[in-house]
Amino acid sequence: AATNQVFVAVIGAGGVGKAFLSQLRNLASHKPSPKLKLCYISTSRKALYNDDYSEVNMEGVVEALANSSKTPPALPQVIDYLAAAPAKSILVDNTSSQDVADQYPLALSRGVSIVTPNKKAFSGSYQLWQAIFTAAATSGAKVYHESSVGAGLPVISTLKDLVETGDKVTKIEGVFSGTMSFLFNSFAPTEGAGGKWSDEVKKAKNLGYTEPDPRDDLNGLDVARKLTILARLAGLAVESPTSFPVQSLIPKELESCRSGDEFLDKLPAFDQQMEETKAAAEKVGKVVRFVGSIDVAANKVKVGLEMFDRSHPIAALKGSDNIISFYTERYGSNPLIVQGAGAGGDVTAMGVTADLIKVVAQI
Ligand code: NHO
Repeated sequence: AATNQVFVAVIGAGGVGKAFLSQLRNLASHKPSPKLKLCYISTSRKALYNDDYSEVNMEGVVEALANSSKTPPALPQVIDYLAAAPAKSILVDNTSSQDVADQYPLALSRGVSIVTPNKKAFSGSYQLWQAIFTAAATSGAKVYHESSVGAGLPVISTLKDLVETGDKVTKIEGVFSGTMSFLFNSFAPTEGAGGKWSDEVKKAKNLGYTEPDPRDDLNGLDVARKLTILARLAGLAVESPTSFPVQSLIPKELESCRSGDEFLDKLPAFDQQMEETKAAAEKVGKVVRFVGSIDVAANKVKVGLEMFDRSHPIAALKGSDNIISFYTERYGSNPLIVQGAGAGGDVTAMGVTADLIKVVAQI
């Protein structure tokens, strides 16, 4: 077997996938050894690969994929193909698919490493979480998912370093959603009046921060998933992202809307609810923000609206930035803080590519 090469398979070529492919092309051209060979790429409808593992050209790969006549094989077949490759292989999952996430234990047990921004595997059932890390520990294959929290920001690697070096993490809190950050920074700014809630939601969607259906951000589940991942890494056996209190910002009356567009059309009629929340905070000289927190000692996780002094770092965030504070024994009363862009294709892909580099160095 040739040891001076590593095979890379990519599932998903959307906003993050496309940005990742361009970073991979750049990396491969600067990294002669081991040689990174793209051997498989697919979306939900198309696939591109060669049975003899000869390289898929990274130049123009997105167009070539769109024109391919091959449909994606079933995932266990893709895993068979990678496990039988003439060198080590890494599967990069750039989808948000639960079906793909469910296959990680199989891939890892067959020696195929995983790199992904997909939150589903790590924030779903605790049983899947255990199956993934047991499979990796047994086979020696690696699994990295930095971009599943805070896009490319070093959130997961920082938490792992704290835990593995024997620090005691007592609390993690912050703003974990690029969409929620943007919404509250512009709806309830520390200076000036701010826009109408429904207008800001539309803006966030047009800027590409929200999920295709903005309700997936507004219901708090995206943040709940990220907190589930961090809580588990901090040692809490959180059962699922719905096993702790999560505040939804979707008005009751709009929960049954059939589409994201219908929801956006009807949202202006409910602006008064958010105005009242904002006014209540202003009355006591504060602003309202959507935050998450993990109290490790008390084994408590929660997600929802809270009020902050205008001078608080959480109140003073800009744009779609995330901020994550780690309170630990070593850091005392001044937390270790990670802050910066927490959404968008390029920064999310950066976390994926950096993970790939780490895996390549270890396999
Ligand atoms: P897209 O653009 O929908 O692309 C998905 C691709 O996967 C498509 O090519 C589709 O064909 C393919 N696909 C889906 N199911 C498949 C299947 N079963 N088999 C094969 N292919 C399949 O999604 P994105 O935006 O590129 O996202 C990709 C992944 O990155 C998702 O898991 C997403 O959650 C994750 N991610 C994205 C972002 C972001 O900014 N776009 C972030 C983190 C992780 O930090 C970011 C974040 O949390 C954003 C969040 N909305 C916020 O904070 O406001």
